[in-house]
Amino acid sequence: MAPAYDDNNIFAKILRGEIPNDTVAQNDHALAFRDIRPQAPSHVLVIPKGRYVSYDDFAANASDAEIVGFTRLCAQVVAMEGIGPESGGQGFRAITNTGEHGVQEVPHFHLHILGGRLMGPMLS
Ligand code: D5M
Repeated sequence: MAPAYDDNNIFAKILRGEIPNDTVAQNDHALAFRDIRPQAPSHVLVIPKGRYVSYDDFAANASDAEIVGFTRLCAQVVAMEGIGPESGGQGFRAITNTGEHGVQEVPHFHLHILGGRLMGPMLS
C-alpha cells in the first residue's frame, strides 16, 4: 500500500504557489519546471497536479486524462528543450526515483528529464 500523501512536501507547496519555481510549461494536469540542482544543461521535472506520492501510485491510480496530460507535457518539454531526436536533439534520459531504494527525496511523483550532454552509466 502506498504511503499517505504529505501535503507539506515541497512540490505540493510549488503547486499551491507558496514557493517560486522556474516553470517551463504546464497544462490542466501537470507542471514542468527546472530542477533546482541541475545535473545536465537541460534538467526539467514534470509533476502531476494531483496528489500522487510516486510513480507506482500515479500509474495505478491516476485517471486516463491525468496520465495523458502528464505524458503529453513530457513530450512538450522534450520538444521545447530541443533534446529529443524528434526535435533534432541528441537524446535525453527520463527517470523517476521511487521510495527508499530509489532514493526518492520529494514524496510527490516527478519525472526527471535530462539532456544536453552525454549521460553516464545509469546505475550507481
Ligand atoms: O529528487 C528531487 C529533486 O527535486 C532534486 O533533483 C532536487 C529537486 N528540487 C528540490 N526542491 C526543489 C525546488 N524547490 N525547485 C526545483 N527543484 C527542486 P528525487 O530524489 O528524485 O526525489
